[in-house]
Formats: sequence, C-alpha cells, structure tokens
Amino acid sequence: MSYLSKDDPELKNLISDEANRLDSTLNLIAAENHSPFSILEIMGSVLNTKTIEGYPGKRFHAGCTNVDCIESLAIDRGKSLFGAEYINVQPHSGTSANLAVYFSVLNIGDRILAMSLPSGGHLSHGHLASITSKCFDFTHYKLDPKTELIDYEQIRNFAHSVKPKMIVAGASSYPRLIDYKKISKIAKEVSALFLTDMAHLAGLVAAKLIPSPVPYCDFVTFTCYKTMMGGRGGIILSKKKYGKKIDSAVFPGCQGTSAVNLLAAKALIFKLAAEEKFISVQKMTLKNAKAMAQAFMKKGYHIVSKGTDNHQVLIDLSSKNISGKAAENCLEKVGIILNRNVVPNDADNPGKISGIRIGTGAVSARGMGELQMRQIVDLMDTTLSNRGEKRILSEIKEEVLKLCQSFPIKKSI
Ligand code: DSN
Repeated sequence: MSYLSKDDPELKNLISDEANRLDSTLNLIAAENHSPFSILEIMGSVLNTKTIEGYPGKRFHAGCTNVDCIESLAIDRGKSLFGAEYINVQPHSGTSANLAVYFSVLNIGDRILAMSLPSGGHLSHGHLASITSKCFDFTHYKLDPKTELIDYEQIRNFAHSVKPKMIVAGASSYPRLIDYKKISKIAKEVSALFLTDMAHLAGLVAAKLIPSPVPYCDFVTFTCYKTMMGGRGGIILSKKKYGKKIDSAVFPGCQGTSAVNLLAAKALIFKLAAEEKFISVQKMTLKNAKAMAQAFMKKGYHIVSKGTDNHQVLIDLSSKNISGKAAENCLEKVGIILNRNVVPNDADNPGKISGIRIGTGAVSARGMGELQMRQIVDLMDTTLSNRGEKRILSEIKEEVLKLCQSFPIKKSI
C-alpha cells in the first residue's frame, strides 16, 4: 500500500484516474510530453526538502553540499548541450524565465518588439492580460496574411520606427522555422538586444534537428516539459557578459527559493538529450507532424502556412463551420486531447478562436509513427464531420482506445 493511499485515498484515486486518462487518450497538446520515468522519480524525490537561495557556493542556508553539486551538474550539462556561454537553471517556468530576462537588462517602460498572440506569440511576450504588458511598452509584429509566415520586412520596419530596446522571437503556435540570423541582423541595425523564446522547440534544437537560436541571440529561454521531455521548469541561456545580471534577476529579482527536484530533472534530461533514444523520438516527432499536416491538407483542411517544420500543426477551422472550442470539446469526447488556438485570421476579432493546435511530441514518445498519424487524422476528420452522431463517436472512441492500448506509455528514452 502506498503512503498516499493511507493518507488520502481520495487524492490517490484522482491521481490513478489521471494516469488512466493519459493511458487511454491520445495526447496532441503541443505543450506537453511524456517524460521518462526517471524524471518522474526525481520530481517526487527527497530533493523536495531543501530550501535554496542563491547559487552554488553562495547560498543563504546551510546544508547545500549535495544540491550545489546537482545544480552545477545541470549548469555544465545544459551549457554543453546547447553550446551556450551562460545558463541559469533556476526559473520555475518559461514566463518566469522571460520576466527575468526583461528585468535583467531593461527598465520599466522600455520598448520591446515581439510577435502578436494571434500570429503565434506567447502571453509573456506583452499580451494585455500579462504583467509584461504593464511593465514594458510592447509593439507586436504579425504574420504575412497571404503566406502566414513571418514577415521579416515588417519586423525591420517596426524596429526602425519604434527603436525597441529588445526584439523577441519565438512563439507558442508557429509551425515554421524562424530565421534567427535575419532577426539578429535587424536587432543590430537598431542596437536592440535579441531574445528568442524557444519553449516549444528546445527538444528539437537539443537533438540538432532544427537550427539553434543560441549563436544569434543575447538571450534564449525555454521550458523543459514540451519537446524537451524533462519535467517542469524553465531555463535561460545567455552570452557570458549578461550572466551576473541574469542571476540577480532570477534570484532575488523575480523568484525566491528554487526547486531542487526540478534542477535535478533538468540535469538528467540534459544528459539523456545527447543520447540516441532521445534524438530518435525527436526525429519521429518531426516526421509525424509533417505526415499529419499532409493528411489534413489532402482532406481539404486549412493548415496555417501550408505545412510544418516543427512538432506543431495549426489548423484554421473557419471554413469548416466549427469553432476551435467546439472542435476541442468534441474531440475530447472521443479521447483525442488538444487545445483550441487563435489563428492568424482571428487577429482582427478579439476573443475569436477559430483554430486547433496539434503537437506530435507525446504520441511520438509513445512510439507511434506516420501510419498512426494518418489514422488519427481520419479519426479526427470523422469526429468533426459527425459531431451529432452518437453511434459513430462511440465507435471512434473505441478505435482511439485500441490505438492507445497498442502504444502504451512506456520508458521511451
Ligand atoms: N505556452 C503554453 C502553450 O504553448 O500551450 C503553455 O506552455
């Protein structure tokens, strides 16, 4: 009997239910992944006890000998994996990492140029609902409405007219590669600092399958739980000259004590990410996203930017007479889990969400390949076209379950 069954059977049951839900549904949420079991082991370990403030060798509490070694391991492995001059491994999340970068080198009210949310940007890139927009003066660039790709000339024009102190690249829902070299040149033209938020792409970059922003940026942030597969938390990479400012901005600037269990999980995933098993999951993730995009396009769906270069497929459902939310709800009923998402067409209609976002990280970690992706697209299409048909939806749910049972969540890397 587990300790939790004894202390709180109700909670124990809820956790078992969540494990069953994960086992029996297809996870297409681009911001999630199935972590290796060793990561889960670390996250629930004795490492939760220690309070740490400061950095290895410079702590405000005694008893940090072991945790200093753990944090140093994460630092050394992370720098080496991403070829970074400096790293801070303490941020609790991607938003915390971005806040720390802004506050390390900017003053309140400074101008920042970043991608708009409907174009794929993130809340912490100056969305009205985020504290970032209250502290800094954001201007947002949008995608080219025809190609649905980043319009680098628009970024250049904005940069020269707004004269931002910082330019932000990176997105939560942009399925294409970003030309970091081009944006870095624009940043240099106007003497702006350059931050890339590669939260979604970190695993693909770590596996060296898509270009890394690190050589071109002053700062790069990411989260560890998406394609990176490493449990919760965020990371900041930077040029060495910003190291001290970044460290002070993280602690004590934006955070208190950091989570030692997450520092250890980061150290582990940075080790595993250099190994063949991790790289092959990332390769499959890319292939699977392309297979899904192709299969949806064959069925006449509007795939934003007509394809994908990463783990995401963004579908604009405007022409399908169904909202993103209705599609999300209907797919959840048959066991296909994803999220509604704003698409470039929603830009002029605040509150409108006409799309859904698919990510292939978690299904690839389960071992599924292109054949299964085409099968999933068929299941999704039939579901969306037969929303009121209880019998058909119940048959699809059965098929989803069978697929899940054939690819159990296992130690994938
Ligand atoms: N940034 C959010 C997303 O992409 O869904 C959460 O990580």
